[in-house]
Amino acid sequence: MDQKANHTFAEITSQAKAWAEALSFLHTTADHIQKEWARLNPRQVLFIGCGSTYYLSQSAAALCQGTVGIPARACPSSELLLFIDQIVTQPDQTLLVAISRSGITTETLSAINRFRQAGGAAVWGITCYPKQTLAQVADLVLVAEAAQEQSVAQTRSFASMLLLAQGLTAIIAGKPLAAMAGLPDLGQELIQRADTLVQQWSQQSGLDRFYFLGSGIQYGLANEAMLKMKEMSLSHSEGFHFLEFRHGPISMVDESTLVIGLLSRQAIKHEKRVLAEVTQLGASTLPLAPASISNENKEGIYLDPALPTWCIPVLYLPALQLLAYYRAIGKGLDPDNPRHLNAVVHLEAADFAQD
Ligand code: F1P
Repeated sequence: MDQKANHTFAEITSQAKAWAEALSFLHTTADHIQKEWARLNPRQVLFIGCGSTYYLSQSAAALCQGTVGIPARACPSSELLLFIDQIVTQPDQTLLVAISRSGITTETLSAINRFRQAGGAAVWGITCYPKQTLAQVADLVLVAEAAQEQSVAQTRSFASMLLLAQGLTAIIAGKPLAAMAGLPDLGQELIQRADTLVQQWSQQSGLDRFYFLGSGIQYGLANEAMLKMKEMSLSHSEGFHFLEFRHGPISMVDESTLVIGLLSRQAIKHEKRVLAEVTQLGASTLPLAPASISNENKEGIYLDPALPTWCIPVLYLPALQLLAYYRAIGKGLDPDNPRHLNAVVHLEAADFAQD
């Protein structure tokens, strides 16, 4: 398949512009967010989404708890919908942040209804579509309109909504949004820098399993990269916390394995050891690191060493998206239209209405 004849490539490589627009949106809404947060003063934050946006929720919750300092967790929309008693203890003290590219996924909208019926304090939304249902039903909404997509698999939409989540937590935590100003340029530069390297990896013959390792904020991103690899390229892929990989999954490692490590600043020493161990067992490794580890003579993708930690998450994404994309192209698949998957999962909402 021709690289240029699909939407996915254009969406991945144009994302820096969408990030810049998401940043502008954050600037226009920062005061409103601050006021609403102060008024609500929630005890905890719950992030929900489905598929990609659930994985985005995992990273957003880790980021929120780490930067704002109040309990935050993530769950799939369907879990809140079907098991609310096992997810939330004090809905009236809880801010629900619902994330949905389309803004119309049935499970997410029905979970919002269930949360409201249970006396939930407030619902904020993160989406790409300002006129769709999520934006209408949320009490406050963050929109990445320029990140809308034709492709089924989320790429620039995911990154732009993650950027909104990063900005949201920064605003709440009183961190300066100005620290994010350089991200679009850095993203653009990373797309160019990573392109050849990930293309080479995607063409490596003999690889048939891909493990994405990430801890803390990076865990949700590792899961998203796993999903991209599955959706676009129909390849065996899994996401794990770094040190969890030793506790069983490592048995799967052989010469056909590529382990992609989303290294953190906080635990890089321990994470590098995991990569070294799997190399000994025959795996290839591809590190994505916030700082350079090039003195170890390793091939890898280095993000920006100068940025505050809360700014960095979005920078992991372009290379991971391109890896899945090029593998899809290499296998002759259409990355725009993953098998058995629609852009939106519609279910019968009435089935979920409370008895
Ligand atoms: C989420 C979703 C994902 C799926 C795919 C397409 O929709 O359906 O479940 O993995 O990436 O999008 P949304 O609620 O974010 O629009």
